[in-house]
Amino acid sequence: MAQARPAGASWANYENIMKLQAAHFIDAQRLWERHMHMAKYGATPAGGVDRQALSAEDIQAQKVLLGWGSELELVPARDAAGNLFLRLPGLEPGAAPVMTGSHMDSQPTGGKFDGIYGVLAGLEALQAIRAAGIVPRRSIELVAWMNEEGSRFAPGMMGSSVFSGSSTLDSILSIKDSRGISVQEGLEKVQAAFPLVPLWPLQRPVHAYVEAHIEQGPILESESYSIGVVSGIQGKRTFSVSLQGEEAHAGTSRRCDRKDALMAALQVVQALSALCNDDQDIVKFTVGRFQVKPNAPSVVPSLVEFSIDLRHPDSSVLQSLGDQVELLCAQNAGPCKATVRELSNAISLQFPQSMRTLISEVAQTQSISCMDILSSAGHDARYMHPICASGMIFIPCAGGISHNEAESANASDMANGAKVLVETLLQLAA
Ligand code: HGY
Ligand code: MN
Ligand code: MN
Repeated sequence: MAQARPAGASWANYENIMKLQAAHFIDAQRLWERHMHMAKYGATPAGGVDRQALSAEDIQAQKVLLGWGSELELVPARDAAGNLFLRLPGLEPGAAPVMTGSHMDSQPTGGKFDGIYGVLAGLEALQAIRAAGIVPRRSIELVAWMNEEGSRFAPGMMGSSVFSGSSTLDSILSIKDSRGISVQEGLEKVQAAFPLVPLWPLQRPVHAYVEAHIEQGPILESESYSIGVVSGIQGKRTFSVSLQGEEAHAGTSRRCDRKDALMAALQVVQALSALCNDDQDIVKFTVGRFQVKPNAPSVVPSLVEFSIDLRHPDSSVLQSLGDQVELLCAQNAGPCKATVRELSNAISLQFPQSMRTLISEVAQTQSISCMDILSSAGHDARYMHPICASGMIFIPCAGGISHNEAESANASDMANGAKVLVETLLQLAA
């Protein structure tokens, strides 16, 4: 509904005032309360969240999101990869939409804000657009990506990589969790939960994508900035390593005869850690999962399987370190057999300057302080970057703590992030 321009206001100034209308409808209390409500699904006794991809808790969270979306008359949809969409229709339904969102799945000892903040800030933005009575030219879609974390099904970012065509649907369906349940079986549970939500095709055209997320690091808080304009995402390679030995009696088998998979794994991890040890602490090398079989006190382990998460902002360093993993495993496996599988290999990326400039200008127009920042954490925006203009908006989190039940953020930072998000989306959808 167009309003007459007040006498005296210059058109540009008036347009800016009009455009800022949506940000005025961002409600910090509502945004906070929605986070606390979502945190019930997978709540852990220590105050964190364990909401695994395609789990009952994940499905409950999707049900709640669909409910909030229907109150706003957003059009719901899903795709074959388990992603969930809520669309605010634009004036030109045929135009490629602008997308915003993140993930609702969490790590086993996750917090109340990783991922879900990007989904709920996106919902808050759509609600503010509705409240301001603005109908954008392009539709704006909120997305909740399936399995960003990769903790139940590895690798992570499955939903966004399949949506964008970086990986195929077939390549994920047979991947199993630790209980032998496949992604396909998990997706069938979601299909059964939402039989009336229509399926939209994968690899649909998208005009632009903006993801809001907590920083998961200490910089914004320590430098006292409200917003991080994300310049890019550091590269990441993940591997699964197995050491195959032989079970033997802990009391009778001689060390010289043993094929002890655990001792071999310790040698291998030590060698990899030495390879990745740099004085500047830039290389990030993590062995997060370490499974021993048969895991019995009086049996020499016959099999050890462990994960490698390797990251570095310089793609050439990441490639050279990652390319040495297989040889190092073989050289340090002793009498055991080492098998190395690379699960993902993503180089560092830079978001387009145009997107970064837009986000900065929107923040400055609202007198919200912002700084450029590289993302050391991975995000679904990685897979949107090759198919459309993409960017990210960070907000501070307390002490930079994340992937930890103590993760926390504050309502005013969360609202500031949503205010910058909503105006950025409207500029992109104009
Ligand atoms: O691991 C990551 O960087 C992301 O938080 N899943
Ligand atoms: Mn995340
Ligand atoms: Mn995470």
